[in-house]
Amino acid sequence: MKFNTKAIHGGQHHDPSTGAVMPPVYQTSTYAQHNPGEPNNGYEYSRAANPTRTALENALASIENGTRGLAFSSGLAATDCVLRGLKAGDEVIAMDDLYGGTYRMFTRIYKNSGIVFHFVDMNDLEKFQSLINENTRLVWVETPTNPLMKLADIEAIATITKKHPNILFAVDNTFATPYLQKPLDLGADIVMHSATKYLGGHSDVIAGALIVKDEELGNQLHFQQFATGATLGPQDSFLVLRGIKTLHLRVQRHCENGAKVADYLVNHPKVERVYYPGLENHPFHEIAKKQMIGGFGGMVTFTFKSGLKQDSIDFLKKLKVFTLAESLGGVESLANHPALMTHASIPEDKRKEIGITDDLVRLSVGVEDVDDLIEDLKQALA
Ligand code: P1T
Repeated sequence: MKFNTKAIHGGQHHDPSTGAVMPPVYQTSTYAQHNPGEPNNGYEYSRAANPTRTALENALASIENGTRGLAFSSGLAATDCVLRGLKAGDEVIAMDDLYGGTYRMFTRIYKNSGIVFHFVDMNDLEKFQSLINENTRLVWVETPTNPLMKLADIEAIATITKKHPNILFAVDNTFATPYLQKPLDLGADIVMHSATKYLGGHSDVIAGALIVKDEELGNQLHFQQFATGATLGPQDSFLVLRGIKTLHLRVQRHCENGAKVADYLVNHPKVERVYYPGLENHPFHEIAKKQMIGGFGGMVTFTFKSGLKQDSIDFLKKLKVFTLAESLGGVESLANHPALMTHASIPEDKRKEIGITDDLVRLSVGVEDVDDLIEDLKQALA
């Protein structure tokens, strides 16, 4: 099955009792049993499994070319599920540019439990390899990264991690979506999503996902999820599943609009630098062409020639079609100030070191008419 068909039908069955084309929202916590300890059709309690969540999890597995999907109450809950498999003394090598909340979890929750984190630019493969030792258990990569749109070569990293059977390689695929990039096919062990973003697609749900190919790893992660409990409820599972059915259409338009907005900003006299993997002068454009098939996404980040924080704030306050808000990946265009909003939890010196400057603005380019979006940017930059 091709991707566009999988987005609609992958892992889906009509409801066996009524033929309903969409799975009902099984708003139930528990399931009647005929004999004690012998659940009907595998369902006993909705923390373990719920049919609406199962439908979503099967869709997730299908679109990422995995065998097992797991749906969580948030993207961070999905990340947390992976980290819970580690113990004191274990080491993690992570990309040096990550969503602020992921960085906060690593450095303020798991570091306190004795897990050691190394943050590195994964494009420096020699440096990355030099950090691997007998305690390394996990490699965590976002690509493209939030908010600097850095890329990491998934295949090259997987070639290295596969030489170490104790290391799991996880890719946060939130920005690219499986429409553009399939980390499991490129050798990653785990794909993670903030399904709040493009998978849900309508800014109406907080959700997370993990997808794997390996059955045993899927069982281990499901055990962690079941034993700790951050599962996605049936109503929210339904919303994400509905979102996935138009993922291919939406991401196509996000890519078209994102590319046009990036081109507009590149030529604007007040703009210093535009971070968009589709631009030929983007430092990781070649990797983007290799592993993001079909487009470069709808996320565009830029800075001001003046370098002034005030200029970025004035710009954000003048926007009319773009909404000043956290989050991304919905049909509507959003604008965000990473240093003051989504990445404020990263210490200032660390932010500066990796390039999240005070004049940096991140746009989630939606699927409105691109002429209106550009007109809005024009008036806000004027
Ligand atoms: O918000 P939540 O669903 O828990 O997902 C966390 C998360 C994980 N990974 C990436 C790449 C993300 O962008 C996020 C959430 N990001 C935002 C809310 C934001 O505005 O960047």
